[in-house]
Amino acid sequence: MMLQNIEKKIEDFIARIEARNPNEPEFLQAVKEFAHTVIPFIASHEKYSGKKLLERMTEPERSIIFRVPWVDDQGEIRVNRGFRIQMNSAIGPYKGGLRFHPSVNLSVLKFLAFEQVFKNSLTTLPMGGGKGGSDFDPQGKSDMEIMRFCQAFMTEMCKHIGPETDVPAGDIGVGAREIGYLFGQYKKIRNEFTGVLTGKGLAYGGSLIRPEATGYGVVYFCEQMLATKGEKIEGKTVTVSGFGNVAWGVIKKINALGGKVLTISGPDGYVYDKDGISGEKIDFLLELRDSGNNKAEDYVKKYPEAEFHAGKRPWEVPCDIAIPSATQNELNLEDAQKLVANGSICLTEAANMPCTLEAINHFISQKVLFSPGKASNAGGVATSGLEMTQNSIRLNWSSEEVDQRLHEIMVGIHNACMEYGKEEDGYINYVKGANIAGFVKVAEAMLAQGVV
Ligand code: 2IT
Repeated sequence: MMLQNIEKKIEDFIARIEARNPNEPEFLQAVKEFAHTVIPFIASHEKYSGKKLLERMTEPERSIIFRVPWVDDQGEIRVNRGFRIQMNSAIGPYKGGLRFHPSVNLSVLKFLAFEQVFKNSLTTLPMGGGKGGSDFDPQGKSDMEIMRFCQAFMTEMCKHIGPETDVPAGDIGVGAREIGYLFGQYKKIRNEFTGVLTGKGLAYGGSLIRPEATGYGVVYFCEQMLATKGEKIEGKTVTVSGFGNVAWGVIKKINALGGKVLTISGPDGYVYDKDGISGEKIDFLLELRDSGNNKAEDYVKKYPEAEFHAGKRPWEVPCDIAIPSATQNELNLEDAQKLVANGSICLTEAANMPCTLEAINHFISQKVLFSPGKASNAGGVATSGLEMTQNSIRLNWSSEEVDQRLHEIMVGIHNACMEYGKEEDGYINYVKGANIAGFVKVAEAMLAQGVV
């Protein structure tokens, strides 16, 4: 009876969200994953019941959509769409990255902003959640085109952000170069030098370890998960997807801890390197990323002993640990079934929502160690939070200091997941743990601040 009631509550809630946000499949997917674990928790905790907390959390505080006109190298006028979703500011200024990719739309950014709220809460740092970006495609653009686009984007966005209001950072398609151009334009228009963006260069307020932080944090989290089974990374085989900033950090740290990385991937297919992606091959990933070509196949041109599998994903390669590090919905049920059948013991999400709901449910039903991105990839935004702290106190910490704090934060997130996610048979449901732990802090702050 009780259980049926809860199922009905979840169904009704999802139906309302669906009706209210038509044509937003990614946003709906993120909300569904959250609702299934958090609604039962709310129902059994009176202080959170009847306050419309989930209804409030799924409605952005503000969605800003704007025209971004710019001129390309041929003198043609181009028009892109810019967005900033200010999702929740209950625990701090909006914080979250900017994504420049042709797939960017309202649904994608709302899913990312929603995830960001709870991810940021899990870090324990005072950051609300937001996300933004544009459908602009950086592929094949010249450096000057990138600069002009970033300037045009910031000309509008600077009216809506600020170090105490909303602090953007990078995401897919937005790295150190773009952050530099965005920062320059903000400074020029507002005539103030502040920590309004994170992921800045070291010469103008950036933090050491920020480039590595997402990947390092993922691997620190993975280590904690393995430790619950008496396992460690040393000697394990790992499949990774993507070859961007996150994959690079993951691969560096896996190597440092004695693991062997077998794959990377791009939109064109995946690379299998039986000798392991290590040493100078890791540095080559940076070149590959900066080439603007976006082809994983270029790795095989440089290292011909590796194999390239066109149009395929790396999840068919047997491995102990899989770390999807590319983008949303890059690992489906069939991939999950292959990984489990091949004996994988751990899936650590490094990208945002790389696994479909069906894939997640398969890992959990098979009692495989599974961590959702909002827990395991929180090291990136956590280190952004540390960059904000350093900007505020006008000091720069050493790599060791930042790395140590990052490590402590990841261990803290793992503990929070255990606290709320441990099931009766001892299995740790990290999805449940991360969602509830992330929810509690935001809910407390919202309840304290009244209906605003
Ligand atoms: O998904 C993410 O957490 C990010 N892209 C980083 C956000 C940030 O503000 O550093």
